[in-house]
Amino acid sequence: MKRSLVIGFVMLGCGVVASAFAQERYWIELRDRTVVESNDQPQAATRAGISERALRRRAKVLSTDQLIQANDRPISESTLDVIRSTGARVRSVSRWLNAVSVEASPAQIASLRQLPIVAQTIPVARYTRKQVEAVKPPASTLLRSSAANRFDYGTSLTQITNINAVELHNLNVVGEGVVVGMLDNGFTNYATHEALVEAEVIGEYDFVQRDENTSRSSTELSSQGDHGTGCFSVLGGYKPGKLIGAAPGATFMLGKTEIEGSETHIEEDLYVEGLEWLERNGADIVSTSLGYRGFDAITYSYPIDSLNGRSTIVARAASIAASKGVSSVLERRHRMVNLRHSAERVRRRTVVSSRKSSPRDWAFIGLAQAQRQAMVLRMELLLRRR
Ligand SMILES: [Ca+2]
Ligand SMILES: [Ca+2]
Repeated sequence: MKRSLVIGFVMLGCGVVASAFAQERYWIELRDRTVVESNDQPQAATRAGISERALRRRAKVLSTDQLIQANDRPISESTLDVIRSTGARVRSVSRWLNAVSVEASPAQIASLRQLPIVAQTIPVARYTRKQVEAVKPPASTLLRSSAANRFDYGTSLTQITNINAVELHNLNVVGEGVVVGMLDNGFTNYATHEALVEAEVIGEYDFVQRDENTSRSSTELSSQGDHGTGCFSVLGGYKPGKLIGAAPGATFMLGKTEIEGSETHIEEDLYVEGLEWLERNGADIVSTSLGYRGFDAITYSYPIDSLNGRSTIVARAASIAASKGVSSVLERRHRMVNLRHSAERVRRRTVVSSRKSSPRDWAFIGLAQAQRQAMVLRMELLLRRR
């Protein structure tokens, strides 16, 4: 699985080794777009597809004449056509970063650099990750449910107790009114799963296959969608006596951005696309159990100072999401941001990463990361109730 969605958009000077003739990956950064004037805000919102709910959330952090910004302007088809005319293959597009991810040959990149619309071309480094095995907790560590609580948690009582959410649930704080966006490797069969059939899902999109079904398809590995469904259950699960999630009353949006069986940079590109999609459709919180930090065979290793919350496209996108009022919740081990940056962001309630927990605390097989997210989600829910 993707315990490691790599944060890889490595900036210039990172020592990428490229074959002289192979198709290589680049981000094509475009020249600045014009600002959105205050009197053009409503029309610009419509053109950019920003939902009413997203506008209401943005209004919590932005002035009314700044709700739509230059980075909301979609990159036009005519711009993409110009890029394609060089022979480069467009892989994904980010309006926030004003950039297009392409596969291109050296000659095509040379042509792209000549285009007046292009500000710069940035090569992307490559590496693969190391598998991390899930650890099953000993049964003796699991707590037993009690009739004194609002919910009958079954064995999920341990994970909910660990994050101290039982008390919140007993106060009827269950995530109601909060839209939680999730980005993962898919959400196989969530609509019929006994623990998730009650969950309210208002949108799903498969950015890998470009369709609206985030379940595993017949062409994908058997594990595709497992991790996402598991994480979803930790947040939104509701099966009394078996599993109660941290936020069973929340509303969910599900994005599939992660590909099983390979760890390539297209996944972080898709992550950025997914984050933009969640934001403009009104998500309040985006929960992610993805990171890009482990490798099988290291062909490139990030210098620690590149994990500063500014250099990678995923971190940059999370910062833009924060500027629009979306809190990104992720597990710290994935190092989307480094610790110092995380601490700063926690204070600003923007990008939040969670504390480490011991494997013996795990109550749901292989879902420690999600458990930690749930802990932070609980904190977010508390803050939003104030
Ligand atoms: Ca699909
Ligand atoms: Ca992958």
